[in-house]
This record gives sequence, C-alpha cells and structure tokens, in this order.
Amino acid sequence: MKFAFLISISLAILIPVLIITGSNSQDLAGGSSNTNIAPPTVVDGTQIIEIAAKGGYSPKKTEAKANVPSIIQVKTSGTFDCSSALVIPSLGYSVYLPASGSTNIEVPAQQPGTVLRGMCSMGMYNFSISFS
Ligand SMILES: [Cu+2]
Repeated sequence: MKFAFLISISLAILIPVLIITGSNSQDLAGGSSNTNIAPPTVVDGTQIIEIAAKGGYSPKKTEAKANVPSIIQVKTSGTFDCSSALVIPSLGYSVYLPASGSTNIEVPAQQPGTVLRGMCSMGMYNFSISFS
C-alpha cells in the first residue's frame, strides 16, 4: 500500500511534466486536444503507450523505445464511431473497444526500426508507433 501511495504521488508530479514536455510533439503529430494522453513511459520494465480512440486515434504518430515489452493503453470516452473497432494487423490483433474505458494491448519487445500500425476495421483511421 505504501508503494502504491508513492507511485501515485510520483505520477501526480510526473504527469503534468510529461504533458507539458509532450505537448509540442503531439501538436506536430496532428493534435490531441481532447484527451490527456501522456507520451510513452517505462514503468517497472514495461513501456506504457497511451492512445486515445474517438473519431480517429491520437496521437497519430508515437515514438517509443525498442527492446522493451509494451502495453498499449487505448482510451475511449464516449467512443461510438468505428475507431472502437481496432485492428493491429502485424500482431494479428483485433478488438471492439468499450465505449468508455481503457483497454490494454500487450506488445512484445520490438526491434529498432519497427513501425506498428493500428487502424479501424475499415482502414479509415490509423495510427503508428515507431520503435527505436
Ligand atoms: Cu473506420
């Protein structure tokens, strides 16, 4: 419990910093004004990559670390459009996201230079995560 408390304290300090430092790159990547999506962070050896899904995906481009197992956390909030039908072809993964919530997708460590692409089932919306 004490550990969890320390984590939440450090997150409370870290998250505003991450949002401030990440805001420039997110704007360049097409903007994500509606959600508080943090850039990838490594927690206990696992990289957390946040993606928002609603009327498309944001950020559209994410830079992540290679050679670390990752969890893509897809956040939905009143998502009733087709971005809730998510496919990641190279992982053979597809899911119907809940209208609101957070869905974890486990991704094994990726080689440097790998670009993981996700899209709605119709291929209309997409995002990419570049590992280096
Ligand atoms: Cu679609």
